[in-house]
Amino acid sequence: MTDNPLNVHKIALIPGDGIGTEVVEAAVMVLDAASRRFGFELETTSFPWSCETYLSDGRMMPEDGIDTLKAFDAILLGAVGWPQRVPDSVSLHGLLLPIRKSFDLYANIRPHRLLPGVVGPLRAKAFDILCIRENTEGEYSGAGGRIHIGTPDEVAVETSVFTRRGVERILRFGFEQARARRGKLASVTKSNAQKHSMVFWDEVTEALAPEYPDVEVSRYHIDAIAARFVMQPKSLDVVVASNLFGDILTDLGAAIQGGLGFAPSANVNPGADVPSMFEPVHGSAPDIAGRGIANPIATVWSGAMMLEHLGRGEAAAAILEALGRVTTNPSLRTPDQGGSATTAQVARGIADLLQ
Ligand code: GGG
Repeated sequence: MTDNPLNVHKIALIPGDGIGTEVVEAAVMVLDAASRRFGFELETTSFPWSCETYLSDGRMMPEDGIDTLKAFDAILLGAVGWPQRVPDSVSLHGLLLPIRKSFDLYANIRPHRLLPGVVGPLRAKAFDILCIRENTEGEYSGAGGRIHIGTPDEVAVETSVFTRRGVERILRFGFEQARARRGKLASVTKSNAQKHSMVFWDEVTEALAPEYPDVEVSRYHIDAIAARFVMQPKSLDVVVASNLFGDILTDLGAAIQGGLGFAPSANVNPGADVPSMFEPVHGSAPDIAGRGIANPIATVWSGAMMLEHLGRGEAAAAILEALGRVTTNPSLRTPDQGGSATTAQVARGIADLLQ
């Protein structure tokens, strides 16, 4: 620990619901070990915002929740949702989506690759896909409404919103990522069926492509690329997709990397002075919540992405290295991987390797 305030990163923890509390606690154990080893401090403040808060206060987070988060360098979130008590549409639109939208965290970065020793369901083992999901508009804009509720004439309308600013910036982000990796960008739409928004997306892709002559662009329909994730995952490098398509595709990405317990994510607004948010792709898994058996690796990996984002690349690399050693150790597998280790045992195993 140091007195130098520049060596301190202020982290807001939002464990949320279900297994969110368990995996965030596990990730903090690992992040603390990394910070001790690499000589910086993580000053964490935990916020109990969740479906419990909704049931007691009528809100998922306080009215000034977003203002409170502004004071932090980054946010580590666990999971949101307790569908038995609070409708998912209420919990998601009351916590996770407002944070992404308020800080304009437009790029949701989701890497999909197999960690050492993890046996995914595919024959292909050496794929390395980086999904970039548009995170602030599209199908999750929340625009719409219902009329004649409960009557036979009921109508529900949910409008997807695609703006030139929004589409252009996420595609540019995808092009930049592709340029820094293997130079291939897959742009995902359903422009044969959705003739307004998705044709627009395709047009913006084509308009930007000449600015990135070093990037090979391919356009895929969502159904075709879903099949490609399974049949030819090695052919994919950076994949950029709308909010809904990216959400669905990255659960498939998680599946091919061994399960949702392995899929991390970062929500960022490059260049803006706002806290970025890091979270596992998985949800709150109420079926196993409270049993201490959730796989913490997705959240630990998300924590490593957070450290990388905060300029602690060495610490992030050390966590990933430790993750790879733990995933090759059969005695440190949680039940989703056929093992019997607890969440805390896996976290302790990773943290011990960082001593
Ligand atoms: N780990 C965050 C979480 O709870 N995700 C569940 C979920 O349904 N998220 C929707 C989304 O990412 O838009």
